[in-house]
Amino acid sequence: MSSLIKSPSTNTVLSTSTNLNDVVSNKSALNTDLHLTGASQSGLQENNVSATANQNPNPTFSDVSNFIDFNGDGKNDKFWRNTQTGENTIWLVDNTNIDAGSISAIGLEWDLQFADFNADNKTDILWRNTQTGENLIWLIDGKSITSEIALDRIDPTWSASIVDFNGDNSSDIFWRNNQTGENAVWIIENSNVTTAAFLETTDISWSFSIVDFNGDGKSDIFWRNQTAGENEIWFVDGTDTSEFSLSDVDSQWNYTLGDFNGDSRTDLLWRNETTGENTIWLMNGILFLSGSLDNLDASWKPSVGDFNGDGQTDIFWRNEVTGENTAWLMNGTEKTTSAFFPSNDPGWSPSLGDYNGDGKTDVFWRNSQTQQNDIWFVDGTTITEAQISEVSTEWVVY
Ligand SMILES: [Ca+2]
Ligand SMILES: [Ca+2]
Ligand SMILES: [Ca+2]
Ligand SMILES: [Ca+2]
Repeated sequence: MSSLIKSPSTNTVLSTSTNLNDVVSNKSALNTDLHLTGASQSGLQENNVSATANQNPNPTFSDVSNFIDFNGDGKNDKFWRNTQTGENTIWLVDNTNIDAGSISAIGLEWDLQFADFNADNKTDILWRNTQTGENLIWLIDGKSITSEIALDRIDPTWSASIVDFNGDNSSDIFWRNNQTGENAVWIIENSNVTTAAFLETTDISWSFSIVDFNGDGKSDIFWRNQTAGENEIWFVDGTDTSEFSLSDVDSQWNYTLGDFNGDSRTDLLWRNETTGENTIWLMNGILFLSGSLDNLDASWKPSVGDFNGDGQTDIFWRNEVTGENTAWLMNGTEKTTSAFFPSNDPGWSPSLGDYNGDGKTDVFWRNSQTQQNDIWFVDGTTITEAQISEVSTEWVVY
């Protein structure tokens, strides 16, 4: 039941440039000067890949651009940034043991995203200067920056998203111009931009998420026009896109991404922010199987993990008003179990990861008012709680 019918509207590509010194000029009216060229330096070291992949059977959870792992031991790590000074600290996490190390500071005008630019299964960082448009890669191994690589400057009207469009496990960058709606891609190999291309322009009323609806290991782009309720998917292969419309979903509904049946294809959890209704779309290309779940009122916010380690994404629900927590263990569109977790003060914010490497997602809690940190090690519906070091409130955690 393969579903990839070629769309008549398929097309792409302004130009691809494999010559690192080429500059492909944009034809747009604004002439945004998108220099699509390669890295200006590359001090890449030999890969010593001794990484132990995360035990979870689903590739989502071993994707180190999605779940931070600076030393590739299969245990998720934390990155701290001081919102006053621009200082940065890495925590290598192993159960309740924290191996902390500070790395270079970088000014507060720089935004960061996590990626893996050399396919060593260790998280790297893309820094983007929101004022100047400069771009910088930090290749990271453990608590060390092994290489700092300046990429070309791209006007700040463009935003960068981490993708893997050619499926080589090395991150690429999807560029979107927030004023013109133009889109472009940089294919990156070993921290060098090897190919650059413009994609079709999409009106700025459309927002997007990075997905993989057909499970080919190459990132796709799910587009949603929240106001109109329209949805579209671009299947991407390198710099080629195939574009399809999906069913409309009313503007009251927002979505969260997961893989609820564990087939390595991204699925959608739709949530009606007004009525509290929840519906899952299990995706298979452009086809989907839809199933409704119980209602939960609007004060509950979903996030995703895999609490029993079966490869099927589960839903972590936090009530941001009452501080109640629960998890739904999922099997496709069926909720198999509800876990009743303890409540905690609404001042605590969760971030999900696997901090002991057992393939089961845990919950890292940060209380930015009291500076406390806490980890819940989760095994299905059971929690073991551990307090860890406090960090003062001007630090934010990733
Ligand atoms: Ca780690
Ligand atoms: Ca799926
Ligand atoms: Ca699960
Ligand atoms: Ca775990």
